[in-house]
Amino acid sequence: MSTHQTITPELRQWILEQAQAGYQPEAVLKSMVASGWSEDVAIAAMESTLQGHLQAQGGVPVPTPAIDDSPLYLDVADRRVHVLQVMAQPRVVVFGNLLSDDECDALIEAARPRLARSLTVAVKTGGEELNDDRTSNGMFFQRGETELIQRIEARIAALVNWPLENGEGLQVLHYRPGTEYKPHYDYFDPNEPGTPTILKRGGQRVATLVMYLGEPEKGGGTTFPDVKLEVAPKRGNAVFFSYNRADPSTQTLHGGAPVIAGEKWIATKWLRERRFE
Ligand code: PD2
Ligand code: ZN
Repeated sequence: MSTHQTITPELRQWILEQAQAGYQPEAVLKSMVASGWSEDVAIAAMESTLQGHLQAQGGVPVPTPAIDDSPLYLDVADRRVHVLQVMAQPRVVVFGNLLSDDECDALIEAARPRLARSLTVAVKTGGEELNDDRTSNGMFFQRGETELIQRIEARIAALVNWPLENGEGLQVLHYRPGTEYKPHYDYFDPNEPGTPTILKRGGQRVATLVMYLGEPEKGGGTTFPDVKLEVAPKRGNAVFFSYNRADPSTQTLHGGAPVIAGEKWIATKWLRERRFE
């Protein structure tokens, strides 16, 4: 049999019909293989067809704060968090009072001795690399590393209604005057060769929570250039945004504007589709 089987529109249509008729992916795969498709091609056809279908329907489920009835406050876990600002598209929510001053200070002091020039995920390989677009210093905590981190992670999970296990470890970043984080997307670019390796652990990123631990005097806002929004980096506050597909049409391009005076400290929580172990 030829090893060059191509995925035709008819095949995609048939796969969709099977899914809509309620057949499980394993059963559909089995019948494709039985009718002569190579297993690799069958898996690729199913993944691309069903993924495309999901996106056409508006993407995967994402973390969602309970703000449909426009509450001023959300009582989550051990704290009353303030809802300060909401944008529907892109989905952006600004929270106040997420962290106390003592919690901000404790996170900074725990992170300080472990800071190193920030690395970003290397899209070519799935490893890590130095990146000129990000001139801050940073470090990662392990999930649940200390009692303080456990408490904050439980609060975040309740705030955005997303399993704690789907979160990456908290990252702390320190920006001095002149440093910035140029606009980027937090999801992993599906077209980069390193992405499949990255996605094996927990799937895509679907939301980000940037918490402000230390406020600069000038500059350092979190910007969303597509919608010309800038969130002020106020200590104890946080900006949440979600993206249900790895695509620029989510308008979740965002950056950390250059700090002009003073120092900025943040902690970022990235949330994945699935358990991140
Ligand atoms: O420091 C920020 O405001 C910022 C901006 C963009 C942080 C991140 N991205 C991030 O941690 O992903
Ligand atoms: Zn980011």
